[in-house]
Amino acid sequence: MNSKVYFISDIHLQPDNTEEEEIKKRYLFEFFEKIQGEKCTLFIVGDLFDFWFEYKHVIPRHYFKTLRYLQKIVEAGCEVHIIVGNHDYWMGDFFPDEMGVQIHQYPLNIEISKKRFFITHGDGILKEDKGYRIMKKFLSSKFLTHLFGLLHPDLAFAIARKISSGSRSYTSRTPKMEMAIRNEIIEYSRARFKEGSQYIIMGHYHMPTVYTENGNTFLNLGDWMNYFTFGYFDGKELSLCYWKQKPRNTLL
Ligand SMILES: [Mn+2]
Repeated sequence: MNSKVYFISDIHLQPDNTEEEEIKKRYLFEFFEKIQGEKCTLFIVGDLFDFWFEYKHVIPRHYFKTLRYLQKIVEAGCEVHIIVGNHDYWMGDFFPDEMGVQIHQYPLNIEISKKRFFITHGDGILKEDKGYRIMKKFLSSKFLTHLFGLLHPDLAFAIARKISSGSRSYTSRTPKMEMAIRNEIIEYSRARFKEGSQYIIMGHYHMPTVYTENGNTFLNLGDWMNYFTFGYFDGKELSLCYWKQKPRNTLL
């Protein structure tokens, strides 16, 4: 493992060319260009794509540039890991076989520079996620995945787009709800600290957060939709960084 380690999550790349999407991609590709010269390790902690499906013969064209950047990073000598998110958990052997990117379907317990990291996308951990946990089991069944794979990709992506835009619950959260969620994910992290993890890295909640307790740190990575945030570990310290200036209207 390289000593410089970067973490990003929740980029939610979409298959269109809106101004918002163009800005997001510009920032993301600038970030990729910067890190590829650093012989680093990059962890993508879920939801790089707003939807990903792996076909036997087809690669979704609108993700081509992003895939090319990832491949360039790998070719430059960096290690790239993807922990799947709830929007892109249908990732398979395309990534390791064709791109040299390692895929993790489950949270990762890993040692980096003698520190114990727990890295998870973070979906399904809230008390209110009970129904979601059942649905996830159903959606990830082999049978359903196989059926979905038989749809024409244009149709499959159109369906996924509809479902995904309907499930964007974090855009309608009140400050009170945000506070409750933040408290719950911090509680979750404290339980992981008790198990011996020193650093917890999580995405999914789109809430840039740093919480430290007895020298252990929990990071929520924020996102690349509003915050353009990333985690950075230099071998000694873990920090939450903003690729662009911190937005003025944020209290976080
Ligand atoms: Mn997510």
